[in-house]
Amino acid sequence: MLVLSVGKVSTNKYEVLEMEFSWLKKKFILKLCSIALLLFFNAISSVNANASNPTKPGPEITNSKTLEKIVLFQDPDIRLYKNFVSKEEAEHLISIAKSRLRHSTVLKDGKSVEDNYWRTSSSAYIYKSEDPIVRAIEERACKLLGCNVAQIEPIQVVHYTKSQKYSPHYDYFIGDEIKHQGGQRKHTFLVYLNEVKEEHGGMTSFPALNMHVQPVMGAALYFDNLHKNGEGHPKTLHGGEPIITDGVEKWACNIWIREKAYNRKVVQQPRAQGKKNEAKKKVASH
Ligand SMILES: O=C(O)CCC(=O)C(=O)O
Repeated sequence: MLVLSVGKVSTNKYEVLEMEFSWLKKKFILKLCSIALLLFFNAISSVNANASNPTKPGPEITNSKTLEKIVLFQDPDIRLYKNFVSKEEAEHLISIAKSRLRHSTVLKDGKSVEDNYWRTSSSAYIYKSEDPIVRAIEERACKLLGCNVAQIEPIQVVHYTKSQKYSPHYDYFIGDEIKHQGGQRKHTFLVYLNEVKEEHGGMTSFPALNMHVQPVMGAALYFDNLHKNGEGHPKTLHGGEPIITDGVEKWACNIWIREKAYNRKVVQQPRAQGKKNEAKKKVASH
């Protein structure tokens, strides 16, 4: 039985029912008002929260994986960027390169020549901005390194099988021969297109720094080839160690960045005739 505290006791049954009904009505209206107020204040506070905490930009994402920078050496500046390209992009570059592979060359007296002492791998060129995937990779490298796509040489894919290697060399030019085409090679960006496990060899070695980098798919090894005064940095001496296991391959690609715009077009060389060059004692770039 509902007990009404209205200060009067009613003896009439209908009066009591009417009072009970009007009390329930009031209670219902009060409840509705309090729900409406609650909703109103909730809405206001969520608007305020969004205004004082706008969406912050997250870390840079390349193809769904987060780019991770690891500083390997200060002088020369050497860094490793993990997840620079995705597996699909790496496979795309490999598939373009496969039909274009030729014996790799080194640069001697201004000419590209085969040399089975220094460099026994194969290479292939990708045309500048050849397709949207290539363009995206070029642009990504430039965004990261603060250069212009015009400064990039056509990407060079390199391929090693068992016992193939590239002996320690410099990427910057020692003579004056090539400098007029875009100036010196300022930066090297070597992108690993597959993984090579330690027990199979294939590391990039820096003998002057006693440092080795094991290829990890999608990672890019960056180094600054020049001192601040524009002179070549001799501690950037580096090479590709031989693969030591049958059936194991190494795929990578060089993105070289010049001081100025580089416009020279790639000319795909005909396949080599198998003539072996003699060992030479000069450290070469290519
Ligand atoms: O294969 C490597 O790890 C190094 C390649 C290299 O030095 C080059 O192609 O200039």
